[in-house]
Amino acid sequence: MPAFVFWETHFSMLFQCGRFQLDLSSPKVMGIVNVTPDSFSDGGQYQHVEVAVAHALDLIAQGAAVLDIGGESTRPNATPVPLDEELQRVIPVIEALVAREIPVPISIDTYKPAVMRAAIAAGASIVNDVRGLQEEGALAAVAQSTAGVCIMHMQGTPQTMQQDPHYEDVVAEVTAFLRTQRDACLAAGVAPQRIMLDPGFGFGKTRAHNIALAKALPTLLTLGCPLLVGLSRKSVLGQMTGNDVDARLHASVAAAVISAMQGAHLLRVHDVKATVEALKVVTALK
Ligand code: 7PJ
Repeated sequence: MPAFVFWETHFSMLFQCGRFQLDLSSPKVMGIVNVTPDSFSDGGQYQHVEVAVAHALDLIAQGAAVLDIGGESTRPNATPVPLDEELQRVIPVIEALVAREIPVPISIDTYKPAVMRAAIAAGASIVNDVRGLQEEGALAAVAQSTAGVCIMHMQGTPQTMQQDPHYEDVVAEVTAFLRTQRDACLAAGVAPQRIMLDPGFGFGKTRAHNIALAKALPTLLTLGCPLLVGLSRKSVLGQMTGNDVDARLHASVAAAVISAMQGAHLLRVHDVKATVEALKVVTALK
């Protein structure tokens, strides 16, 4: 396996998601829109909708090809959010963005089938599931729609995942999980063009596990699906640089660039403008 696969995996990659076709023949950016209490000030009841919509529109202007909307933090030790609250957070934001006829697909970051269904009904085009469709009813929610899906690997739950992550062979185990869940999708009737995979950086992984997976993107590509990589501002970058979360821009851009050079198709990031510009250079120098 060469150190860098570069671009041969990128030709004519069209990801089907609802009414959108995402051209992944060059790497694209998924902009993160967190709709969680700590990501907006608590003014009026619907202020969070306005704040999130404004942020989403800004990310589109910065070049995001997809928006990823999440109402439940999955950071280590985050407390779970009840279903009703998650729905109240994300659905009005999706409805407002769909009403504006934004030109990019909306992804819903959730593992709850009820949120998937409501988000798709409201106009979301991608289900981004950090539990990889393991929840009862999640696979059916996706299969009974035309949405695209991102299957992510996580060991444990956000409450416990960073306590003592353990693998015999992290690359083999993550690959096997993604293959199993991909095959379950295919068996349920989800077209292969609708499936994207993600090793789940930081989700039940030590620094060494994250590094092993980052170096193994060419191996994960052998599953034949586009790859989503989420390293933006993550603690593994803090471990490498010594920087706090608000000072990880350069590390995040470096991680996005090297991931794209190894074949990642979609980079899930907070800093859209910087990442889009960096990826333009990667694409130009392919
Ligand atoms: C990821 C995600 C990721 C996918 C989060 C954070 C934690 N979804 N949702 N991949 N991370 N597919 O952004 O720090 O890596 S939330």
